[in-house]
Amino acid sequence: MNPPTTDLQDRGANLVAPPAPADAARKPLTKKELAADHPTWCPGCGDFSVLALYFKLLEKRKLWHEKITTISGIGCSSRFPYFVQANGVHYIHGRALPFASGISLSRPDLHVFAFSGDGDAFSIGGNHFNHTARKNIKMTLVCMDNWVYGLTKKQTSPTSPLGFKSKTDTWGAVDYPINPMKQAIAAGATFVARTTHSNPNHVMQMMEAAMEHDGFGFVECLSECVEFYEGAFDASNPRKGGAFREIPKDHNVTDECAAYKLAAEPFPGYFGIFYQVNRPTKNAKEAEIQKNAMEKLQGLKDWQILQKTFDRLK
Ligand SMILES: Cc1ncc(C[n+]2csc(CCOP(=O)(O)OP(=O)(O)O)c2C)c(N)n1
Ligand code: SF4
Ligand SMILES: [Mg+2]
Repeated sequence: MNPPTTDLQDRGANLVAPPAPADAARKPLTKKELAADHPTWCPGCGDFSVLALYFKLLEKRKLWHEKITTISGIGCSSRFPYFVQANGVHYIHGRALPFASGISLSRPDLHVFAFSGDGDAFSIGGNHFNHTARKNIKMTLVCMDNWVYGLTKKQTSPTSPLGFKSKTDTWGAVDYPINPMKQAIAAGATFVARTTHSNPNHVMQMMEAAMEHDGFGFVECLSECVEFYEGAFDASNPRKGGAFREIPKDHNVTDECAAYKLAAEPFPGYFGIFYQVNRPTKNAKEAEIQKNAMEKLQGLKDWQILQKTFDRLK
């Protein structure tokens, strides 16, 4: 049998896709070109504003169809990629992050966006959340937190407040809720921010800042479920008599303890960037390992590399 003709160097070169050609003549996509199917969310659902702002962000950052990557799990919020006319995957409940991690690590020319619900991110996907955060895999995760399982029609979620009456807690929730900001900081996320669907400019600011961050950027976006938890976030909405408090200007975003303290404020708490630090990404570390390995194998054909591996195993 003839040995394979492609050598590892060729394959190595393919691992790092070339950057998209800077085509100044290409116009940013419009909302019309980005919008796919008609969103099937209930009228008034907070998720609409997150989608509209995602379109705005893609338009502003001049991302074209072939560079847009929208990944989700399962849930009302996770229907997100269906409504974006570009590459995207509506994956398994709680598994958006491992899928997104694979894309992020193998396609450094893309910026991966993952969208999840509170159940998707912190219940069934809680483990993946912690590990993606600590590994600092480059991507942006926006959790559309409505404090309930929407798609499956009102069960208690990990962020539901104590006393919330649902189909799984008819007498009121008894389990202490997860605080997404604390959870993200403790897990080792390097960008942690909080916003709310009722403040579109702020949502846009937070999504863009997360996208610019070189690492795992996490944004919790309060997103009201008008069907199963109406009025949940009124206390954070000035139009409903509530208060939208931005994080104080003098907050040091690199101070983990200060961030944790801000996150401990009772609802409606603060909005903005709680925590942001630079730490090497898994993407950068793996790229370095690959580069070093390739250097050692220069000039060898695939079959010779395979032979070396077999020789080592003898
Ligand atoms: C493996 C698996 N377990 C359970 C379900 C059922 N299920 C679908 S969505 C969902 C929860 C959705 O809640 P959340 O993630 O908060 O999203 P929302 O609908 O509120 O946006 C559950 C339990 C499923 N689809 N797959
Ligand atoms: S059930 Fe709730 S979360 Fe789902 S689409 Fe309707 S309002 Fe939105
Ligand atoms: Mg939910």
